[in-house]
Amino acid sequence: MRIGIVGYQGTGKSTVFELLTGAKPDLSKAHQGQAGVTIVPDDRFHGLVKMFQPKKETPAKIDLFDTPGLSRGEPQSNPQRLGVIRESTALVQVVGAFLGGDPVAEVESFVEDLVLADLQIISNRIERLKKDAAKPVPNRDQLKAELEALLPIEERLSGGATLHDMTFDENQEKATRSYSLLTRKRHLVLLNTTDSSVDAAVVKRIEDLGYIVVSGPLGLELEVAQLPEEEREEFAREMGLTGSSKERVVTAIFRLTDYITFFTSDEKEVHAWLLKRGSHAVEAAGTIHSDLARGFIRAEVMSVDDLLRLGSEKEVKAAGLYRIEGKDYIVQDGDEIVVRFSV
Ligand SMILES: Nc1nc2c(ncn2[C@@H]2O[C@H](COP(=O)(O)OP(=O)(O)O)[C@@H](O)[C@H]2O)c(=O)[nH]1
Ligand SMILES: [Mg+2]
Repeated sequence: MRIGIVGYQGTGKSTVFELLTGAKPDLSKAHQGQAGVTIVPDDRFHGLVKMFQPKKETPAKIDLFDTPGLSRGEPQSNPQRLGVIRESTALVQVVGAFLGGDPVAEVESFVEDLVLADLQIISNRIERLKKDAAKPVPNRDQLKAELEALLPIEERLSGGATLHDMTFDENQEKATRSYSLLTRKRHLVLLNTTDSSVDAAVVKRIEDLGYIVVSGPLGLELEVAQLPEEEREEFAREMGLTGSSKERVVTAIFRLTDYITFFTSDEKEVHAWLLKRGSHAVEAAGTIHSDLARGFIRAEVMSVDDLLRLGSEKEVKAAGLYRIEGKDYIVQDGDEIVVRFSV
């Protein structure tokens, strides 16, 4: 899972990247993009750490990828610049609201660039298919089926629309799998504002376009974070900064991913693990170690909320809330799991 930090040049992408990951943007990597990790905020994790006092703490992390950004001046270079974000699972578009332009127009324009990039890929393939299907080739039926699958997608894109609310059938999934179409990715808009105030009308207009919006004065918050500890509070007060956006932003990004968190806790280590929503217990086991999936016997499961509320595993058992689950159990967000296995 990798979240692409995307948008136009100068909107604060690298600033956001540094605030969220703590990693300084490396100028030598500016062209190909730069990877970093951010910790997913989770009160349950802190509760478990307090309870077990473990030797090691491993919170859940998500991978962020700072990208070079699109050019306003040379839009014709943008489809190529977008190549670097195709590998992203989801997109976080940073909008430079502090620059004083129209944030809504900036979102619309960026989405247009995404649509054009997807259209270019689909149209190129269609052109190729039309040529090949006209020849007496043995796989002609297959080519025609692919062509038929792609034509409605091209039509949608050439009308200027994204593919977010288009339902793909099996053939369309198959025909587009290798392209990682940008306008099918989950997309969050991050308004990088001047100060702690937000223009509710602007937020509403972007939400009406179909995007989740989070906002915060991220540039200012990075400045504060870089000050010596004792100067931070006063500077923040002078700048009218109320609170920090970091946790809110990372939580919103995490929600975008469709992953859940499960936990394994004892005195040695409290570990928060990410797992694709809807996964089975055996997949959770495999996330921890391949041996646990291979030799899976059963999972012993309780909810972290129950554990924290009742105070111990013993109490959870006494309350009848400790469960034995098989391979096919669908892991829930906030499960505390012990995998029993034999290899
Ligand atoms: N005033 C202000 N400046 C910012 C903010 N965020 C970024 N900047 C500045 O805008 C410039 C571009 O930021 P950068 O993060 O490199 O943008 P990128 O091209 O999207 O990676 C830098 O000089 C930043 O210091 C902000 O929230 N407020
Ligand atoms: Mg940058």
